[in-house]
Amino acid sequence: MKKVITYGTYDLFHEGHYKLLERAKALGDYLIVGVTTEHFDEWRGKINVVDPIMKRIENVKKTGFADMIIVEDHEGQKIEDIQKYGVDIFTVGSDWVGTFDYLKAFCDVVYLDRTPNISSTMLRGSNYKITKMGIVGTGRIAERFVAEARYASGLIVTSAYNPDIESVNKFKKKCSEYEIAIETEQYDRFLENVDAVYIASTHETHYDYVKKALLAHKHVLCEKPLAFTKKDSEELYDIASDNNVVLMEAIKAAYCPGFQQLLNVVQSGKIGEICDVEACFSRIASVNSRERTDAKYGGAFLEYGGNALMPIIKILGKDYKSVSFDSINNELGTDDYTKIQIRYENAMATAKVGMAVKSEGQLIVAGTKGYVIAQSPWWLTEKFDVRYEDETIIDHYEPKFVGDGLRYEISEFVAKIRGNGEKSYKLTAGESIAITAIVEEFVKKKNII
Ligand code: C2G
Repeated sequence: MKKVITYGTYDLFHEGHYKLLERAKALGDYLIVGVTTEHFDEWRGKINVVDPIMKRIENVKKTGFADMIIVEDHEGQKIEDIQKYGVDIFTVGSDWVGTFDYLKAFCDVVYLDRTPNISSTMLRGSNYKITKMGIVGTGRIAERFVAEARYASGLIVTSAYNPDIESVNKFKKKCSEYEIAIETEQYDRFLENVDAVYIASTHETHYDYVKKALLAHKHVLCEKPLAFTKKDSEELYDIASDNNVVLMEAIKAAYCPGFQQLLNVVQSGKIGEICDVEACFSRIASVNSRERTDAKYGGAFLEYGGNALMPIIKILGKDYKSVSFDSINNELGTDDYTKIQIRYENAMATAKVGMAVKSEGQLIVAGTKGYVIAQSPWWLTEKFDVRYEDETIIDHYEPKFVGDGLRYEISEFVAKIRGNGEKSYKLTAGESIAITAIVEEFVKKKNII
């Protein structure tokens, strides 16, 4: 009996998939089809899959060509499967020509002609409207956003808004390869031509821009801090919900697959009861940067606080008992370095942020049975360990991470707009509001609002 194996995501099952499976089956007597898990697809950079795995498996089953369906969840599995099931032929579409030649050491490799003019990507585009995105603010993060948005399908950056002509000109030069319309005068006019906005302007402008956009029924992805007070933050989420649009705070680590895996490990009970979380985020900002020159809204906390507070709120929750701050301030009166202590009923946490002080950017979660350590830069979460009293035992994790992390946040935003991530757990409104409540304590102390 000749055994054939083939693999795929089979998202939004279409004619191309059907014809591939039909011809794969005809190559032998028994067809094994491997359907990828979402995790594996994320790992290989496919982050926009729409159908859940059960639906994708069901669709393959319905064709009647598969004698056996298996799940593909890790790199290197193809070799394992070929040996495990005694496979004679590996086959896949011609879009992969050459990629799987290494399997020739184990079985025959056949590339079948791909069906032209049909793909899941095309269907994703036609089933769902492509979101036209406008960027508010044209600084460093806006440039990175434009570059990363290319990797999240379903969204296209069409315009940018900034009344600061000098900044706009720099942005235009840096992003000259993209077709981005520029608006420097009227925010309302800019909003008219987009479906969603990414707010990447200076901190103190976030609330107004977000509110106006939400009231104009636009989806909003807003850089941190979303607002300066808990009340404002709550109001914004309420407006979003009343207007049936998405509001998401752009704390990118929350959306990274590695960080999600770290949370799963922490919550699995592997390290026992959680007693302490320590998170540090520091970057020596250039002397001319906004964070170092703005005497009112500059400083390490407002710039990076959200990043370091996010894992604490995610792991220990929103109901802390007290929060206190200690800063080293500069001559402008803004903080070069701030330590935040948070006390919970049965746990404690420390966040450290620096813009003119450099420290180790690690995340440590201490429990009664062991601890998790994500080495610097923990916010990209490319690797982490679980360690125990017995130092010879270390569980090492190396989740996949591509780009600079923004694409995961963007792809979550698109998923939410389409309704797939409606009940998202990655960073809930409640958690974002809890982070703003801590921001509020800080700004009140500094008397800047
Ligand atoms: N296919 C095709 N014609 C199309 C589209 C897809 O023949 N118009 C084929 C692909 O070449 C692949 C199969 O259908 O053999 C499934 O395609 P996808 O769901 O896009 O999966 P893919 O990302 O190609 O995964 O480990 C996974 C495999 O490497 C392939």
